[in-house]
Amino acid sequence: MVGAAAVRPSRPVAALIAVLASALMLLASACSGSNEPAGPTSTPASPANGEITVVSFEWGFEPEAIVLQLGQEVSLTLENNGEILHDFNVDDLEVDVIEEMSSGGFFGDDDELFVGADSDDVGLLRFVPLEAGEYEFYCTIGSHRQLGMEGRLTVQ
Ligand SMILES: [Cu+2]
Repeated sequence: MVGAAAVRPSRPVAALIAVLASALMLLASACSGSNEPAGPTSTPASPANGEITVVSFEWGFEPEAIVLQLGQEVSLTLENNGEILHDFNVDDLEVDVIEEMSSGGFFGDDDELFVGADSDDVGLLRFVPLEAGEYEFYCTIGSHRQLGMEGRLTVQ
């Protein structure tokens, strides 16, 4: 939308934009399942009984921040509510991958924190984080990360 502000839209166009904007906001609140605005200020999520679900969509993840405990096994389900393939990837975090079941026909290496999920499907990743620190998780496909598919992973 670069340059859109420089062009003064005619009244019907402005009205259409207003309708589209409110429709998008409705969609956004419907997707997050609450009226809480999504954003970096959202509360970090931690596994409950060792299990955590991360939802992917165009273009983002919910939750956007995850906190894990060092040395504790995590069962992460990537639930892809998007229209296209997405994945969940963390670079430079040492992990012990116990099990990885991606859908959509791709997969990570044994020591890689990676799981993929096809549209309307899930991927499962069981692993143990072996390093404390702050990391980023993101979708490796195309320009999805630039479009907003990234979040913060903390191991403490
Ligand atoms: Cu993606």
